[in-house]
Amino acid sequence: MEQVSIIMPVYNSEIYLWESLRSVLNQTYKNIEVILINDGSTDSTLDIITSLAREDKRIVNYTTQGNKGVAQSRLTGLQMAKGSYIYFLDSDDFLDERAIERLINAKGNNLVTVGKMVNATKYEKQEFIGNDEPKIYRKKRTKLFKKRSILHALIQKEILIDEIDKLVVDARHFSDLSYIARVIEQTSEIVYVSSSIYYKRLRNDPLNHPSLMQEDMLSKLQSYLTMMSVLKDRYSSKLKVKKYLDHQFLNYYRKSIVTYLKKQNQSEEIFELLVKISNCFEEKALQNKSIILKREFKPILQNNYLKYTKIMNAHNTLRDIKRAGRSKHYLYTFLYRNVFIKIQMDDKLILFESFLGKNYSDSPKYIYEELLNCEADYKYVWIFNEVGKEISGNAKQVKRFSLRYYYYLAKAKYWVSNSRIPKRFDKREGNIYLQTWHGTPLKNLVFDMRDVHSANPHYKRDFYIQSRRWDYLISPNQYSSDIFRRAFMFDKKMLEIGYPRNDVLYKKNNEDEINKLKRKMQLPLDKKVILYAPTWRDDQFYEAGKYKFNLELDLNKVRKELSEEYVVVLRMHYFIANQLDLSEYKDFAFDFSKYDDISELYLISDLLITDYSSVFFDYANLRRPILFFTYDLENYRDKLRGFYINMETDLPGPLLYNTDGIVRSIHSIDDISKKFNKKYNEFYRKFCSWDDGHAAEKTIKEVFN
Ligand code: C2G
Repeated sequence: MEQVSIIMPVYNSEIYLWESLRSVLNQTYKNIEVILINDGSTDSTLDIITSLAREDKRIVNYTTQGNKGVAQSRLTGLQMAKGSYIYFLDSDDFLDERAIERLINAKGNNLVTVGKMVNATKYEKQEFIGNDEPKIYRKKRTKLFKKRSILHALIQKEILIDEIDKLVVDARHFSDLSYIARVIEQTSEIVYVSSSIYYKRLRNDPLNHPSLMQEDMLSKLQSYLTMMSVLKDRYSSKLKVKKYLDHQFLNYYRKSIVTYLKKQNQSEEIFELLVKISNCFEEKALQNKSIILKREFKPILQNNYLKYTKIMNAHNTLRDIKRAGRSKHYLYTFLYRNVFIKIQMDDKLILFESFLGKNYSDSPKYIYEELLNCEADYKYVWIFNEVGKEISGNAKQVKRFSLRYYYYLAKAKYWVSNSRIPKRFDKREGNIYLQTWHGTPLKNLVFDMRDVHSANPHYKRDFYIQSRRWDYLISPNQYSSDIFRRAFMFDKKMLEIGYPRNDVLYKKNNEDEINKLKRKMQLPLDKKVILYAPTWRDDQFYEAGKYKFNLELDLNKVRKELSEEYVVVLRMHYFIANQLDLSEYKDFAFDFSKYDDISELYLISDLLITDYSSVFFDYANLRRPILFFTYDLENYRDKLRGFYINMETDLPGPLLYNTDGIVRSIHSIDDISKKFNKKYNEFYRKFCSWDDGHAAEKTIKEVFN
């Protein structure tokens, strides 16, 4: 049995290291040594390594003085390796348990055997199985390194050792290229086995914890230049390697640099680097490439920045037009960016959107109604998924994602929204964006979240881009202000005034108004109302934005025990896409998931059941009883989100884990209220004391004066 040395450079990897190492130590192929090069970590990485090394003698660990970079760490690992084969692993990634065994089985007499790299999000979905049948690559072996990565390959140690140049070791990025070049040079055939799976994790916070490849383009290009010049020189007589490097460079240029330059509005510094890199690049490589690429490279090779800028501008427009032809979505985005935001902005136009166009509700609704109320000199547009809603005033109703939506987003000086507006809507100069947000946070928000389990793995990056456009953010209490500043990385004006959406809880909390609402909702006046309003689960979805909800509340039991005195109003979160079938519970349970405004549901209810939804912070303004149906507390708190407050000690009502508990508590609701009286008061003081029924007026004074 040949020994395999798995080399892992580790730098501040406490979040991922357990999972990564567990996947290595559990390999079915046992003859491994795991060389961990702790590259000057400042978090608890070293403790994790030390404690695991105590338990498993296959771990060899080494700590560098200061942070030396991946290339140096890999080289140190190589020099320490005792195995005859090398396998590199990044400390945030992990392996299928048979990854190494399958490579060993497939390798035969070959020097290099390559497995498959799969995006880690696919691991949970178990979408990938692969094939045990080895495939031999000869002429096309460079294709196995299209992603510029030496990971997921089993390599005979002899061919790597002593090959690392000082310059390569100093380069922060792309040191993989030097190993790949060596592998291509030393082999005439490479084996590929797709069932040996390496799971690559996408770092979810490129702003605070970027992976190397998420670092800025300028430093990456500098590394690229260093690497290219060394390798070009070293392999000047090796045709296959040279071809691979040129091809890589063109691909990198096309896929990353062009996009970057477009966003940056060009950059002379990057251009200079491109000129330098192309000096070690064979013009021949352009032969079969597109006319666009050839035209862009001409001024690079001639070192003519002005000409390059001109050509790039023209090409970018061409690329946009070509893209616009692909779908309505691209066409409208093109029109937004190139036509609509060039039309004069309307300083008197305010655009409102609530919960991604789902309804007429929340703080945007109450700010709008207050503007109507004080007859402010503005025109209004409301964005809805379905237009033709009954709303106050005469705002234009515009369908979300229609051409008019793109037009009005460009035309309106003011945007008022309680959630996010898609990335593609660049903020135009003079635009004022009031972000009302939609709740006091219980569950960790954005940059306080450790892992992202939701459908969009780029959630943090996207959120960052979208929230840079906010000018004002409404905060309901000091606790939220502190969290918002940090978790949204928000540094503009915080309006610390309470929630406009809660004004109504002070203005209409009387029997007349409540009965009026109940009649409108066709609810019986002689029954008390239980409102059940749970939140969504990040890991239960059909696709991005469409989440599933399984009703764990046993309505049969609730009806049997409580229907004399109560009816139940069910209200699903706006992300939930599946419909509840309540046909069996006619006259007892009512689905109000599509009802516009949850504040009105608060008003008509006598008690609230929720879970981890922010609804309870608002509901507490009414000082009515709240029960927490937290049947999945551990999973939600410990795996999905993490909380800012201690659910076990700080809530104004009991945690309940099954329907029996709920029913029992409702039977003795007065006792529960008494028992929680003190906690309720404390809770109210901390979270509700800014709400006084006038938040909308205060917002208008600040933003639309
Ligand atoms: N909501 C609703 N119906 C539900 C749950 C929520 O109408 N069944 C509305 C409430 O206005 C609530 C808001 O959506 O305050 C946010 O819902 P949360 O369940 O708290 O979840 P989320 O949308 O993830 O927002 O800072 C708040 C957090 O961001 C939570």
